[in-house]
Amino acid sequence: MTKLIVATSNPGKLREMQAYLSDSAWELSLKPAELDVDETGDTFAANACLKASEVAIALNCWTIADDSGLEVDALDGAPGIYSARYANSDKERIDRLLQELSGFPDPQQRQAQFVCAVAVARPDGTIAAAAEGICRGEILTSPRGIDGFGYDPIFYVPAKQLAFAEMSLATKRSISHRGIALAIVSKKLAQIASDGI
Ligand code: ITT
Repeated sequence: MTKLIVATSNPGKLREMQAYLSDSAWELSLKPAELDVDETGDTFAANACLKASEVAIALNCWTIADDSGLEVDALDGAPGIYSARYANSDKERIDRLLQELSGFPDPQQRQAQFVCAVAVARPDGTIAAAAEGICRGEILTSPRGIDGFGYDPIFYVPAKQLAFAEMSLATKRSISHRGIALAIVSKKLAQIASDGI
């Protein structure tokens, strides 16, 4: 089995990436905590490629990275690529977003989408696979559910009548931005493994 470094410092993302890639022909391994990459790109895709490439080169290993975030229609797509930098903790990020949307009580005014870009880099840093997934939903007026991470307690998916934080990992995977992006990338990873790396 060839090693695939998972380049994230976010435990919630890591849990999902491990679960979604667990049946792959790759041996997943977490990047060292001290290896951090500056997210200087101006799109999710650019930042995912940057994280995957830099970690791949530093460790001379195949690497997968995810850059993701929440785009709120009424805020012109904010916080977007700045979703992690919106405040200092998950609770503060949620509080800030609920505050920003306090003048928009109607669910129709609280439309939003999660976006996830995933990239896989070869040990030399070149990109071998990339994909993006989007999940539309609404921002709730108060948190619901105890599962998941990040903004999950305030992201409601009408088709499931559940917030992300109320869903099992399998249900979230079936509709989420990350589930969609990883479904595409894992096919490519299977192909790379079967071609002989
Ligand atoms: P790494 O860069 O180390 O992977 P990060 O948390 O800094 O971790 P991002 O820069 O991609 O990752 O920021 C993503 C932000 O969006 C962060 O605040 C997440 O909590 C949030 N987010 C992404 N996907 C999410 C999901 O499925 N559910 C809830 N919040 C999510």
